[in-house]
Amino acid sequence: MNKSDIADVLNEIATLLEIKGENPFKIRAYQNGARKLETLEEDLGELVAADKLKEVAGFGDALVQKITELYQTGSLEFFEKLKDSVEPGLVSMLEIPGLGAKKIKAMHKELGISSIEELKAACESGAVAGLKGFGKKTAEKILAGIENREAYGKRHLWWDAFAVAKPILEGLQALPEVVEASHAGSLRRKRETVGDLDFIVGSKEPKPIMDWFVAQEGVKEVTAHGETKSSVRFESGLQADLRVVPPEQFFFALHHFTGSKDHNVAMRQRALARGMSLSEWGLKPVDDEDFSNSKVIASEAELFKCLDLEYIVPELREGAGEIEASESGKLPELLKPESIRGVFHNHTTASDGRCSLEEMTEAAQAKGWDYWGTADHSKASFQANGLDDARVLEQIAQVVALNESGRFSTHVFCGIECDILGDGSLDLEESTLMELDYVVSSVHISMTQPENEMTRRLIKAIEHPATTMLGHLTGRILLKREGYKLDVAKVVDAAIANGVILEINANPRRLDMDWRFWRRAAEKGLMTSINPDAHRAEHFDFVEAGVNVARKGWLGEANVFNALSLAEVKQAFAKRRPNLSRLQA
Ligand code: DGT
Ligand code: CA
Ligand code: CA
Ligand code: ZN
Repeated sequence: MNKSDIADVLNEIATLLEIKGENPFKIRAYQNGARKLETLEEDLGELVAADKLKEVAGFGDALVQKITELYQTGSLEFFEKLKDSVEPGLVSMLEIPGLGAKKIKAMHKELGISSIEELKAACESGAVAGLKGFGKKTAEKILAGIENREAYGKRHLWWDAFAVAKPILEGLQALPEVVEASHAGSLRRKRETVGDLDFIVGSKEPKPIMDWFVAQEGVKEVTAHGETKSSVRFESGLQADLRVVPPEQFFFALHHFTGSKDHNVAMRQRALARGMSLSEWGLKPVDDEDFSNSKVIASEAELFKCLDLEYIVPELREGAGEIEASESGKLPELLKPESIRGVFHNHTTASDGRCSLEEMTEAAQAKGWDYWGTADHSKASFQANGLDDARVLEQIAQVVALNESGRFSTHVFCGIECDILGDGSLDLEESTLMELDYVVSSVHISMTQPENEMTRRLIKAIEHPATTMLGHLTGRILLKREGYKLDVAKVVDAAIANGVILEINANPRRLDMDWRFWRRAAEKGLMTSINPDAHRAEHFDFVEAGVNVARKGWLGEANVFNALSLAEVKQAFAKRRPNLSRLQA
């Protein structure tokens, strides 16, 4: 640990002691110690080695021992024990702006408050306002702090964040002072959720750009407003950072702030191995003092080229082998959005969708798709008005009639999202399921089974002769609900063995199966279908989020079922259902 890390620990010790109501002199000793350490001019390592902390810096015995332990081992037993002795709820209250150890201790002692939930209730009931030294204003401030903490602490769906970012990016690009502008960070890498928005601009005149940025519509709070960096917060709690750099630094800064951290570390090491130093300011010989002799580049691609690499798209910059692949010319040809020729897994008014068969078909045609498929719920999902066997047969007749009518150039496939029951059997008769073009089998009920039971259940559904694809593998709802426990590798192997497709559920809240599993699964032979799980026509747009997942998972067109032509899809379906004459060419 270095000086400032150790000083942080000393300050934390002081805070914990204060919450516990310890002797004020002892508390002050730690605070003073921290300050002294931060301003210490001598080299800490040398003082520790020569045992001169007391002599030169004037620390007391207790502090000398603790600083030495922290310096040498990176941890401190006393500190760990102290942390354990304080209720965690009290420590988390420290994160609320304007709330220090003194107030926390007073509220704990007088009102028995030991969690943020209890604090919130006590502020609302007036109990906090009634405490000596607190008052109504203080209680209101604490309450606002709790609400901010909830909103600010949370991450945001990429989909929602991108909707906020798009007009900002367009606004920046339209400013006359802007030479180059881009988004960066996790937003540009298309992670499923983002912590904040990052923007990078190249310009010689940062001031008007910064002024525009902090004055945008929707800004609730300006948390920084400088010449090189500004930060704002929107109503939703989402924060956005803008950095303006001189135009010649733009692509270095863009690469740096796009990340990921792991990718950057590997890139810097690669530069060092070539005697170069890479940073947000440039790429220069290690021995150079500054960046005045930095390489001059006009794109990120040129930066990669300087390090003997092929261009790596932001989606792949996760430090997961992309540099090795680039070095050996083995980067995948990633799926492109325009390769998608239709979608499966969509709901209509027959179950819980908002649009009719015709409306959905019209929308699919407007997208330029060659085909789309229905997949309404089955009867076990009664809250979603799921279809029983008789209604499925009726819907098939409607779809066939619509196709025969010639009203639309987009072909409609007829499928179902069939519930996988608790024991792994399917919710409808096999004879009914075989009348459909395809079946998406999904779990919506009994989601709390133990891992081995859930795994067995999914494998059984995969082995069912009628199953074409498996829907939303884990059932996760991002930022809300963890997926159910299952052995992903086993389920993936079963899907491959049975020729079953595993969907990428493209609903921005699901994005399931997760991109982290796809590279390996596809190498083993797994196919995916990018399925919007549309409950209304506009949801067809979710395909974009699904394409992001596929790209982050290193998938190319060959791994994606709905990149096939209409004839190829029919042919694939016909293999399972040789008796369905409508699938024959
Ligand atoms: P997020 O915002 O949590 O979803 O993730 P990112 O990747 O957007 O991270 P952010 O906003 O903290 O920083 C943007 C990029 O800046 C990050 O991907 C890598 C780069 N970066 C360079 N140095 C640092 C550093 O010291 N700390 C962090 N956090 N990022 C750094
Ligand atoms: Ca970010
Ligand atoms: Ca950031
Ligand atoms: Zn579903």
